[in-house]
Amino acid sequence: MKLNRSSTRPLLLVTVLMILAAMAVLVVSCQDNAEQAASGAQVAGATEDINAIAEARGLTPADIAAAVKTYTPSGKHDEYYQFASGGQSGQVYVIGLPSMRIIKQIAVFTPEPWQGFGYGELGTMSVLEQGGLTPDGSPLTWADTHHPALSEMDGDYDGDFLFINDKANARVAVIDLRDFDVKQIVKNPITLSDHGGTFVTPDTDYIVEGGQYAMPLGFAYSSIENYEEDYRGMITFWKFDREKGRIDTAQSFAIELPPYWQDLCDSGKLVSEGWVFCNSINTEMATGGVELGNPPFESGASQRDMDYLHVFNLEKAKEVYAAGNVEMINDFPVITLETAIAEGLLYFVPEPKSPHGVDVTPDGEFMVVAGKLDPHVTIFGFDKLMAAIEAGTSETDAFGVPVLDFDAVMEAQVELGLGPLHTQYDDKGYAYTSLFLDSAVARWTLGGAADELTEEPAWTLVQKTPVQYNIGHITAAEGDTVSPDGQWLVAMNKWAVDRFLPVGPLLPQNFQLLDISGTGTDMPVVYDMPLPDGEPHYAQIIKADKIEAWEVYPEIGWDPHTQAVNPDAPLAGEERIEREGNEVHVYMTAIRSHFTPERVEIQQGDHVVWHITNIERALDATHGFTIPNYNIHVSIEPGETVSFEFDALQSGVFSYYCTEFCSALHLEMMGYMMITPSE
Ligand code: RUQ
Ligand code: CUA
Repeated sequence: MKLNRSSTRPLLLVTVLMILAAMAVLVVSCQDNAEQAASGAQVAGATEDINAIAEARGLTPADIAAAVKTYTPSGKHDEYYQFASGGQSGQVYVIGLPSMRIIKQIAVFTPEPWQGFGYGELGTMSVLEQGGLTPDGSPLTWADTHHPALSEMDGDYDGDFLFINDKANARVAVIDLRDFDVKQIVKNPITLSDHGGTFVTPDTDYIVEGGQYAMPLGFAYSSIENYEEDYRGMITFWKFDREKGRIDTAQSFAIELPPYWQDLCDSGKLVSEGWVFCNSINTEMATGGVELGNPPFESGASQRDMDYLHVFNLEKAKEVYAAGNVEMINDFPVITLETAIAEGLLYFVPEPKSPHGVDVTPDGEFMVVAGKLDPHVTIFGFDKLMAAIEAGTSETDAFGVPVLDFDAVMEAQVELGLGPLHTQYDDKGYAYTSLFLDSAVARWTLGGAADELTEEPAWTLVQKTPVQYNIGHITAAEGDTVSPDGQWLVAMNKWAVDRFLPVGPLLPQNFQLLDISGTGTDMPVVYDMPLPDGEPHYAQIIKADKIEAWEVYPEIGWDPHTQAVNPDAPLAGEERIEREGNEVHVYMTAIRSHFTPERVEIQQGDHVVWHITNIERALDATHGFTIPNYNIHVSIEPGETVSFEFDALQSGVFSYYCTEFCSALHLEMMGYMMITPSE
């Protein structure tokens, strides 16, 4: 069919003008409505009688108070950012507090279609590839994110970077909080499983990644019958280069550990700065094999009354590493267990019954360990620990690691309830511990210097607020810093059960916001938020004004993966298509509402490298770009240049188009790629 162009063009123009005119009318009438509302004009059906509304909806005075504390009117920003791990989604969620509105999902270890993360864009593909390959050579794209850690300066969150681990593949990712974009993934070179990460040292010199399930270090095979001889745990200290915003793998090292399952870790702060603490489970060294008549893992690994809190002298470990007193495993420096013992880098302290979290208090004086199978939290004193190390011990574990005397190091035990897991802190001298089996958050008082802040006696349970249900981690505003804020605490509940409309057998997680600004028993739940994605583990909450996010990329042609202008960025007026043999380079720009060029003609079999710059400077003027059938999608934010490449294997006519509804003529923001058949 042949179209008569000369006659259709004016018609098209008239249609476009009519649409634009209609839209202008719409905008004006919207404004009219807004003005009416603002001037207090009665809108049909609405009432301002709060009591009548509350009665109609069955709300109690406590419900109304909760609503008033959390409701954040349109246009008003939240006070805090919460960065939550995305669990099995491999990503990170950014949530505003107190409104509990999800603001963003950051693609970290997993392709994310909207942001075009892992859909051809070269920068994102290279981040995914850095993160390791499957046995068949494709990037790993599944991850189990557990514990995000904000970068710190002097023990306070500084708002510059966020780190997070992937428990499933022992990886650590670095996110830059200027553009909320992942920049780097490092894969642990000696083991496959981590859990004690990520935790930062008080100036973010190191990012701690503790292991979990023991295995032969370096990925060798050894029969499980040789568990005690050949299987090992580890802790890795990743050196962070703040200037470059990257982990410096060449300055990083690990320490070999006995084949216990190291669990969560925390860094010392203030008085305990320079030390790192990790708890452990399965000091029984159970190896499973229920099918052979062995005890199953969960009971085999729970026989002993005590496991071991691992105490690391990081300052000394750095010296040992710097002196080259290491063994290379897969080209990665590892301080052997023997050296760690000989140099006094590692001590054990008995800790009760399958412990979970270890959380250092804001003043750095105490380490709080929750025993999953013990109704207490056990508090160890740092000064007592130092004294015990000073005094020395003749006790060792089976591998020769010195074991300090429990009673000499223990400061207090507080009985809280069933299944204590994780502890957070506030500004009033309280600690908060999640109780998994009780489905509650316990508030209790700290001793030491923090004792003066509360009216209640030290080391005492004050309140237990029920949560729904089976709480894992809790996170409090600035709760891991040397100066927590108090105010808000989020219970990260694993089960939602009856809290939301039914959605089939797979239910969301339930984040519950608790107002902890009061004292004593005043600690109500004020909001329920379903999280309809992977099951988060930990989260951190930072004061919003500490984050200085860019509004648009600083300069046109910006490459987010180098955080600098890309010298090859296509600029306005320089758009072109260059061919060298069968390699074709497309230099394209995007601005409302067109791509330049609008036609790209190539030949089947060409290798195509395509660059697009979004030359906009307006806030939120993002364009997307996709080529059908080639599984390519990129998001091009204002100022950004993206690149992708592909082999033009399939001939035909391909309409590429903008995928963000960027303007009234967004649908017209398209072009044709014509691939002429090679035969
Ligand atoms: S651990 S709650 Cu990584 Cu407690 Cu999940
Ligand atoms: Cu650009 Cu739609």
